[in-house]
Amino acid sequence: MLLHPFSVFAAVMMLMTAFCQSPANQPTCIAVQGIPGIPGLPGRDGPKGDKGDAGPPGQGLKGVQGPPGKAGPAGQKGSTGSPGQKGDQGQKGANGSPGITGASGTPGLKGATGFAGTPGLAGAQGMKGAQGPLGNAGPAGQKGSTGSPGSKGDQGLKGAAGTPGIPGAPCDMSRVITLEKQLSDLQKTMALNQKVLQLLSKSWKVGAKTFFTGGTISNFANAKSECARVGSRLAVPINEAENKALEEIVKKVNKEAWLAMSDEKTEGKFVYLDGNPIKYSKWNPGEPNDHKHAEDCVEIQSTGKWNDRSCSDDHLVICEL
Ligand code: MAN
Ligand code: CA
Ligand code: CA
Repeated sequence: MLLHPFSVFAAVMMLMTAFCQSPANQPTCIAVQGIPGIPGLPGRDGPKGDKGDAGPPGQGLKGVQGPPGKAGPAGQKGSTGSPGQKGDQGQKGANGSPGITGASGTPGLKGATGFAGTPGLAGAQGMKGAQGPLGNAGPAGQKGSTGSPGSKGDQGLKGAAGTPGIPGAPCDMSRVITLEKQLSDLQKTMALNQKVLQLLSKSWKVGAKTFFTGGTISNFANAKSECARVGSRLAVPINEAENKALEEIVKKVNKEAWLAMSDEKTEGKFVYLDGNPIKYSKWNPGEPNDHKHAEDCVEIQSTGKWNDRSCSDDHLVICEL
């Protein structure tokens, strides 16, 4: 059984107190042979008491030494020691591997030109060669400049006298008036011809077709023969582009033009001049109406739209080739 060191200490103190007390409570200590102490256990850290007075030197037996206390906390790290002495020199290392070959250097400067050699000896003259073939004829020369004009010829002989003229008619006022009228008509015709000439100088090309007009105004029958007379035929549009070209001419001349078609043969059935039914049309709304049952021919107006008209009416003649 283990005894607590404090209880052992208390037992010793009690024994000592028992032997050292006197009736007058004066400490009269008698030396008593103490009993040997029981080996103490390692004590716990108690609170630190006040420092007691120094007791008299004890005479008890020295107790058995307790077990060593726990190791205290590690002390602070000591300061760095002074450097040691320099070691001996190591052995010589092995040779290193050879370095990489360097890039080639720039070529050297060109050497100076050598001295000219001494000229060789002249050879002997060769024999004359045979004559070559005849060369080609050269290009023709330029035309010479025009010669100066010849000298003027001699004057011709005087001609014979002419036959006498017819005696003039006596002045007639009514004839003067007639001539004036003829002159005025002639001027009008010339002005019209001028216009026609301008129109003739222009033709309208649409695809493979060419439209043209001489400015003639006539009925349908004459219109057809007018075109035939100049080796062409009366115009007729078979598509929008052609119709547009004819519309342009009508606008320019400001006169509706005939188209090469009619329903003369069968009322209401419009056919081309060769008798085939028409394939393209651009009628005005409400047309053809065969107005007064007398409209079998067709006109194109300045709007480009069509209307059936009496074939005896007069319209612009436009031909096509
Ligand atoms: C009106 C319409 C046409 C007709 C002409 C004839 O404009 O009735 O259809 O062709 O008159 O002058
Ligand atoms: Ca008709
Ligand atoms: Ca009509």
